Amino acid sequence: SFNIFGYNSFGAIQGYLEELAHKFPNLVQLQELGKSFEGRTMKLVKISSQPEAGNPVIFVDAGIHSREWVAPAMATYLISRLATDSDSMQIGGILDGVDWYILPVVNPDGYEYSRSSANKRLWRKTRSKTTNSRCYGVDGNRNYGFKWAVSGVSNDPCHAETFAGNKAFSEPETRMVSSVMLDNKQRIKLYVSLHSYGQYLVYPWGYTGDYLPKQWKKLDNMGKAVSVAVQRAGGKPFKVMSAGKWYPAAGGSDDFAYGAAGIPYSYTMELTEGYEFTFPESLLSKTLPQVYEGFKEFGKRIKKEF
Ligand code: 0X9
Ligand code: ZN
Repeated sequence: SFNIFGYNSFGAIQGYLEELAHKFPNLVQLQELGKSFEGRTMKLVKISSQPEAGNPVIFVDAGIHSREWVAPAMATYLISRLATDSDSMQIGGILDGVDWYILPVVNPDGYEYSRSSANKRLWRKTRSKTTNSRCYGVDGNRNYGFKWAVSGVSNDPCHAETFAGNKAFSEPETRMVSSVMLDNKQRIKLYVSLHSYGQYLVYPWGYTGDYLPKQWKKLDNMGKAVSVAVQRAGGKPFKVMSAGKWYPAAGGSDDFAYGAAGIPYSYTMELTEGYEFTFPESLLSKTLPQVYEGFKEFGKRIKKEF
């Protein structure tokens, strides 16, 4: 059974999304993207009150790292609020003017694996298996094809959490996310990838701490405004900086969105408040609404600028 303030199975999340699409057919659409390595069907949630208007799109994904359960929980909560607030006209305009594309569980195989027993709880990678290794899984956030493997990665599939894969985009899951970006690159103005570790809101570059993008000040300003909005709602502020200044790691989805797809605003948002990878379920009802205020701020700013 599904609980919006709980950690749900992949199946329960999918069931909830189907229900929303059924309840709000003019607002919520599901687009099938393909199948994960183990064959789970990935569905992109599109929320739009003006589907013909060609509005700017905000693309949010979550759960590339399977153990970071708070990320799919936040993405699912975001979907639920956007759908229901819009229905009750409480949204304050962010749905007329902006479309939201949300993929709440990028790595469903790893997610289910990490839910399967206590000693699997901290599984991070996908669950793929390649012919030239007896070990499982690739770090999806090292697998994107922009500056692939130039920093912060491992080539050891067996003993490392940050194995980048045998080649860029070896994983069906990262290929699907990149297709969403490339197929919609004219319209997507903001990409946010949800993770869990250390309360950061970071922007490109992630592959290096030596340079910043030319437009870094815009990225920094929007990030700080979002942090303030979350803080105003009683939440913990984010540390806002470039990902590479935190620690350099290449092949992340944020760098690909910005550097390869040309999406002008791109972030990795780490939700954790000090609990690192295992955010307590009991705090979701407090934290998710606070972070939602940050997403409203993103929405307002994207609507205003584009
Ligand atoms: O290392 C990561 O993939 C992210 N942190 S986590 O603890 N959730 O694993 C940070 C990624 C930041 N972006 C890039 N380095 N490109
Ligand atoms: Zn992560």
